[in-house]
Amino acid sequence: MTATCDIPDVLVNALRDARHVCILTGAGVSAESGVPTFRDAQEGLWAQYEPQDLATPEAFLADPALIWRWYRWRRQIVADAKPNPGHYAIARLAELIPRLTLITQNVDNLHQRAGSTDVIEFHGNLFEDRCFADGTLAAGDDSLDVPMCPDCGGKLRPGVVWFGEVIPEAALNESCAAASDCDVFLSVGTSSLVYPAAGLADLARDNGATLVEINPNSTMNAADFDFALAGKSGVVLPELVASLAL
Ligand code: BV8
Repeated sequence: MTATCDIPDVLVNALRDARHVCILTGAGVSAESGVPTFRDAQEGLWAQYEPQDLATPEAFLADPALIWRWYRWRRQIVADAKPNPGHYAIARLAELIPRLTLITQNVDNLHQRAGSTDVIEFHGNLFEDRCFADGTLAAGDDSLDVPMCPDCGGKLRPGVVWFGEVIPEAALNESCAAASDCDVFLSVGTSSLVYPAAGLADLARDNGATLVEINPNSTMNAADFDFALAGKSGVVLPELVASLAL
């Protein structure tokens, strides 16, 4: 395992030779856009809460108005944010590699706003509203503390995957297929704590892929990666793209 911020030639060559590259991103990729990571301490009113305690169906049922206030606060932060050089580098990388699959744990739409297409949203999307009862996409009256489903009259919820909820079947299947098929697997800006997302790297390794972690702080799984590039994604990813384009 090589921990460095420079891009080793052997990694550049592996990317040049790759038929299929799979990238898994986490909240760290949006950090340089000013979006707090999932495990950053929250600010102000939300400082008293742990995100993983709020991002559950139980928390929603206990106090839907509180959970809607939290998500509306996050929607505003993300709406004011802009993609950063890391997001743009991933969009550019897709033009340099025969096949690139982008799987994101993020719900902030910033990859799409940077030009990435066919983004697999493993944990859903912050800006979608869904019927709590049956999960269908819906649009309610956003002036209400808790928007109501226009079809069944029940509560609407944000279109994200909460802890204890299954990953959308298509997203899970496509992600597992890509991780199992890729030649290089890049894990960028994630603490690798949340499953099944964190398990995708294992699938890639079991199928002979070269594993790369990009994170300023090495994670528990760093030893399992062939390369650990210690740096911010907004710095390392543009460097990686520049070395490929040479
Ligand atoms: C599931 C959407 C099957 C919501 C998110 C008990 C009961 C039920 C399930 C479980 C259980 N115990 C464990 C589980 C499984 C659970 C889980 O993994 N829990 C963890 C906490 C142990 N998983 C689930 O529940 C999943 N579903 O298992 O279904 C099932 C069903 C029923 C019963 C049993 C099993 C669903 C998980 C989805 C949760 N939803 N998000 C929302 O956003 O509100 S997850 C949330 O965490 C975000 O999506 C986030 O992306 C994700 C992962 O976190 P990270 O992205 O890694 O962010 P984090 O802050 O942790 O780390 C940031 C990293 O960036 C750091 O390493 C930092 O160093 C780095 N960084 C910082 N700056 C930079 C940087 N890197 C690069 N550049 C920088 N500039």
